[in-house]
Amino acid sequence: MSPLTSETNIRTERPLTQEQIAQYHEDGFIIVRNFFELEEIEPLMKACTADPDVAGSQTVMDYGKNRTTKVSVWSELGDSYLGVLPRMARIVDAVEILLGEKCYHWHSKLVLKQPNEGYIPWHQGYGTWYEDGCLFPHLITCGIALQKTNRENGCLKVVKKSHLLGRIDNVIIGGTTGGDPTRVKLIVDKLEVVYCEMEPGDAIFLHSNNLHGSETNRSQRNRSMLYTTHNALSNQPEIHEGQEHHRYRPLIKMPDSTIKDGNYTSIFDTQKFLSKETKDDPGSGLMVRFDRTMREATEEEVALLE
Ligand SMILES: O=C(O)CCC(=O)C(=O)O
Repeated sequence: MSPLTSETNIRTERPLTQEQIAQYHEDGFIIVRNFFELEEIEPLMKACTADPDVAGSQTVMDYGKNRTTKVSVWSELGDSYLGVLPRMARIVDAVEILLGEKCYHWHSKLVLKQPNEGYIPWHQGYGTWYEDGCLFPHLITCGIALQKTNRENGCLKVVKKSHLLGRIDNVIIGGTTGGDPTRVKLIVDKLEVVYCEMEPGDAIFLHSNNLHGSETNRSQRNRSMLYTTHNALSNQPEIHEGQEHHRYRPLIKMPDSTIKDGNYTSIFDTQKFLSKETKDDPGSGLMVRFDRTMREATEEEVALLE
């Protein structure tokens, strides 16, 4: 068995190409078109349309000035659709070849943007994962478009080669955090910003130091993305208190055909989500962290990026 793969005989039938791997290391991200088929995405979209509150799991991230984004987060992987997808071979094998080592599931998120919602300031995943106790930025996020996404409905935007910058300080923006806007402005003026327009089923793999964000959905169409993040086995958080949801759990890999075979119990009815975070009850404090000692972004700084 290759030392780079999880201990299972299950292997993806859709491995990344050498060109894709090289491009990821050069740019800090790659978009893989048709990584999932429509047939695989549809059951999730049907459930989200029937229950846009995602079983009451959504945390509202408030960035001030009427800019909010709703997100559902989970880390336990059971037999629901949301529990099997992050274990599918095509994702796990891609992450492990990009990381160069075995991985385990960190957490996953569903971001459903309705019209006039969905602003997320520029930030790096590692901005908060550093604070969670990961010593290295050895985490990778796979973002899957569940609906057509373009500039009009607030597609993900990324800064090419920003994974080479190192970690940028976070500051408090509204009820949560984002990259220091003064620093971010210098970066986005110098490096290339890529708007990741994607069709349903397209996926993006992001380095954890990649600087990314997204703008408010200015269309009348919804925009939905699923993000699943895996951490390198050697990079388990060194801070344990409050990090139970990020501890190592064995990753039981599943075949590429899992969703097509209907090998899941429900879409999200049987999924355990991390508790909804509010100012009064921050739960695991994953998205909304009010206890920080970091400084607050000034009005002028926030305006820099508008
Ligand atoms: O879905 C988006 O627009 C951005 C999501 C994002 O940046 C994140 O979840 O870290």
